Amino acid sequence: MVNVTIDNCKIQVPANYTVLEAAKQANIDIPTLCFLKDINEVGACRMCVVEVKGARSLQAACVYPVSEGLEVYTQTPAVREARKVTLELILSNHEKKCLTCVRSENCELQRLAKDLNVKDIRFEGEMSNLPIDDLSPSVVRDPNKCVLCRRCVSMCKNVQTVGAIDVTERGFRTTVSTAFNKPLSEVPCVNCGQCINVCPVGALREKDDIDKVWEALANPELHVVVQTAPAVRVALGEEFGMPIGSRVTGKMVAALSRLGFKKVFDTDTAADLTIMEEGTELINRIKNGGKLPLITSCSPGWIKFCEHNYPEFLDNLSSCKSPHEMFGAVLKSYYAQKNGIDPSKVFVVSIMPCTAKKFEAQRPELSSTGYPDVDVVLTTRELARMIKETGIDFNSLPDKQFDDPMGEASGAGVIFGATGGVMEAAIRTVGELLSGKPADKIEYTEVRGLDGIKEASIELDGFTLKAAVAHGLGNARKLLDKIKAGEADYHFIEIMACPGGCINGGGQPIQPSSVRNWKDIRCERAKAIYEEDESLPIRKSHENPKIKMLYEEFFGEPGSHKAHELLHTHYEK
Ligand code: HC1
Repeated sequence: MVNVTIDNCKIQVPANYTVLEAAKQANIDIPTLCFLKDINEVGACRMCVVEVKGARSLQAACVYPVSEGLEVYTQTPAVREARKVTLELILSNHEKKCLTCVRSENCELQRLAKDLNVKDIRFEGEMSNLPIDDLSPSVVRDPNKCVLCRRCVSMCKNVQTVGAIDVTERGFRTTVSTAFNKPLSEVPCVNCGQCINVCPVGALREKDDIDKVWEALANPELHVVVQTAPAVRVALGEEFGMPIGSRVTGKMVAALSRLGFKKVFDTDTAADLTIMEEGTELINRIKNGGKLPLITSCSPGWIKFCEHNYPEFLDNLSSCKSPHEMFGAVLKSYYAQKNGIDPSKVFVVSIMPCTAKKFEAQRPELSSTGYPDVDVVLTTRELARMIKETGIDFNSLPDKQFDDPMGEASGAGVIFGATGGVMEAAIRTVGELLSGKPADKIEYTEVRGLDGIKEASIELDGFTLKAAVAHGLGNARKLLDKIKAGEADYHFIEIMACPGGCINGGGQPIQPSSVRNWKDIRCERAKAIYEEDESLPIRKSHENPKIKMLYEEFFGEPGSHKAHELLHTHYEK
């Protein structure tokens, strides 16, 4: 610990703290813009400057280390003027169409202008007028709103190791762009949307597909149904002012019903179906000398990353479609047949925490009934906007249950939403399928948590399953490189593109850096996911009665010809 004085307040802080962290401990908020803990710690924007006794110039608090006896002043006239000038210069080249910006009221720049009491911009001058890149099905890039904070670059390059965007040019012409300024759809962007979640302003946003859904709902010819991913229910509440980690499953279902969907289904049911198919695939590959390790295939950002960067692992991918795609195929086959509905009239909307699902839904191979399995994907944020548009008072909605026949899911389906969840769900089922009897254990905490790569050896009926879990594509890269170097070998691997898994997907509510710098939002959302699992009467996929019914009435058995036709896919090198 070291003794420091901040604004005449004497405190003791750990020796590895920065001035920003020390000030927080003294309840002094220093404004920041580019800083994002563990992701972008570059001291570039100079919004957090402070006076340090003995230093020749103002210092960036986010990167300045504390030391014994350090004296810092955060609110001198020189500090206030420097921050205000910096902010006005950023605003002088910022497209200020705040009323219609998707980030209005959740914009860190807007907030700074208010907090720093900026009323005039003294330096209005030339403004950039650059084209908007909206060709990607997932991510829209508006360089006119970019503040050059570089958070998106750090996320894409350092965390995800994708490197689809970087800083180009110099001086006033500096922009964040792709190689040769190509559209995102033409570079190896994996559509994960993590860049959106860290953008402090509206320079990056998801492709808005809300109007397509309103149009479908207004079309009397269509039977419009909706399904919701596991991670949406533990994050949607944040859009309505609830604490991070609030569980709003019942309110979400009620809101969707009021929006006019004919049925509200649970993607978790299809997650159970995925476990039946993927678990069977794993057992078959182990017993019959198939390609190992088997690697999960439900994260479309990961699949695209694999296609671009590790094509040699494509044969390791599970042939299972992702749960919501499986669900779409079931709705346009089994459900349509059972209810006498023409499958061409069944319109499936998926509410996902993920922007890459928008891209996935457009993949031509995911249309095994002759129609796209899923017609439109909306993110959690888009759903919140739809609800707000209709004036539904979300917080006072009474809870509602998902609709049958595909509305019942096990806890195993719910935990898909957190890193390690697919692995744990699979273990719960595979062990019992192998032994034919109930296992003593239901929770496999060794695969939970936020370590970048988790490894576990799990005893399953006399067989030791060597498992690994990676979340975030940088960790996936490390894991795959280890396997390629012959330094590790596993039977089964779970990979999720987003750090933390779907709970932190690129379509989830955006928490500003003032929250993210001090709290790991992934922990709060994951906690809610595991609470939901514990609250459910059935916690294993193979015990879900709706899944048993589906096999009895339609698919026969896991891995059957019909299951392959509708629930599996293929990958091309
Ligand atoms: Fe996910 Fe999945 S868990 S991919 O993270 O396998 O998006 O939540 O819906 O499909 O079930 C996302 C979440 C989601 C699928 C499932």
